[in-house]
Amino acid sequence: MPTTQLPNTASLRPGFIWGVSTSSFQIEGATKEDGRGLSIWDIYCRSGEIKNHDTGDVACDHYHRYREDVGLMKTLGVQAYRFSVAWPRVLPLGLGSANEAGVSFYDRLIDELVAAGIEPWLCLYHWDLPQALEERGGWLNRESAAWFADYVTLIAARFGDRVKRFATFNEPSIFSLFSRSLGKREHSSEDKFHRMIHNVNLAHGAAVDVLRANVIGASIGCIHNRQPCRPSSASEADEAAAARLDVYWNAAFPDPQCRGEYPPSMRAAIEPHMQPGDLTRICRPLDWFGLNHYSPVYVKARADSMLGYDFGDKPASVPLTPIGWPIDPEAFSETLQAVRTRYGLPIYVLENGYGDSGQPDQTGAVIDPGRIEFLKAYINAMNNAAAHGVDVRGYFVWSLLDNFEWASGYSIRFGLTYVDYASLRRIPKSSFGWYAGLIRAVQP
Ligand code: GBH
Repeated sequence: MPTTQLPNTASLRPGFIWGVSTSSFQIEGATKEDGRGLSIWDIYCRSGEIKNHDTGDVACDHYHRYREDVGLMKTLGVQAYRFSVAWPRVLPLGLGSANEAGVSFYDRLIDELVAAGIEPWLCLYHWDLPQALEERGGWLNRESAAWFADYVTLIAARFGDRVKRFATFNEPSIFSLFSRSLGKREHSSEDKFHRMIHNVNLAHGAAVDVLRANVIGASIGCIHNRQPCRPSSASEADEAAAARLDVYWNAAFPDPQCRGEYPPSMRAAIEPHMQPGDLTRICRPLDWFGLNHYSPVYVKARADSMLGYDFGDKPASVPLTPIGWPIDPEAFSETLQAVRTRYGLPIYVLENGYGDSGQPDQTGAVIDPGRIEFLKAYINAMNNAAAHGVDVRGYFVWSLLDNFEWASGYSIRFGLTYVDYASLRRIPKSSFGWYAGLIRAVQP
């Protein structure tokens, strides 16, 4: 691979970490095995609202093929792997005593990673809430912070000897705004929406305290999906809608977590849920800011919807990925600078990637130049931000494997590795070879 095809990484710090990311429900499968409890996504998959009626029952069968998948990571040469633990696999009812068979799966995975010299980055919550807790009100119940703390106590005790990197939540703003589906908004009232935001923030703070108290040398953050919210027209109404969404999408979680205050425009709506001392419970010292970034989002006004917004048309001049997401590396660079200015923490980019529906050609190879171009442009943009003083310390591609893409089922593919869902065979795409070449080239 000629080096001209590689991005500029000259401004990245020594010790910069290259990695890949996945999440439990999207890859594991084995949803009915070894005593795993149901999650809200198992239930949602029965609703008929997932594309092609796909479910997570088999997914990539990572539960049985994790050794092969760690082997793929070794070939890539990544230094780190971000995954999530399925709460209902280790605590089938969300609370109570551990399911040893579930704990033992993560033990084996972590051991395999450590033996391969790959640092495990454990995300505590990537959307698969135990259904038993949903039936007690889920994140709308203020007790959820205590449930989460119990679960995190188990994680710290069982894995804290080998895992030091912990993320409390993946994209709290996304699962709060879209709840389970990522396809439609389900909150029946703005009051419930604000209650959920506050409870998730309380759970975050409680988890940080548990990890600090129980894991020696823990390095902790929360992962935020930050996308600039842009009006889809110059009308005042669209501008106001974009500004309103920006507060919820980009500030409702990191502001209280990292600055100890809610954005001013949210305070009145949070007030009914606030108890004395809550902001101190939420704002615990963090080691880094986890950033997921894909694109800016275009917003228009819609009076009859929660928060008065909807997704608007993207300007015709903006290039799009095959799944219609804007390609805008400048916006990535701006986002990194905005995070640095507002929160001042070291940043790890824990997701960035390109979705398509690419299939093998006649020779069986999966050739994906669009993904390579995308990653190259975004890594260049990150390098640019670093050149302007942004303290960015790592970059993780979403994703190691094609996987269950939530409401889109298996129709959308984000992997560096193609998964044939009939045979479960893995085929590294050309972007896989490219990323491996980049890591080899920049590694001393
Ligand atoms: C992440 O969320 C998730 O953490 C991960 O599980 C998921 O598989 C991955 O992204 C890929 O989807 O339609 O152009 O306005 C991403 C959250 C929110 C990012 C919506 C893209 C819309 C782009 N996404 N956003 S656009």
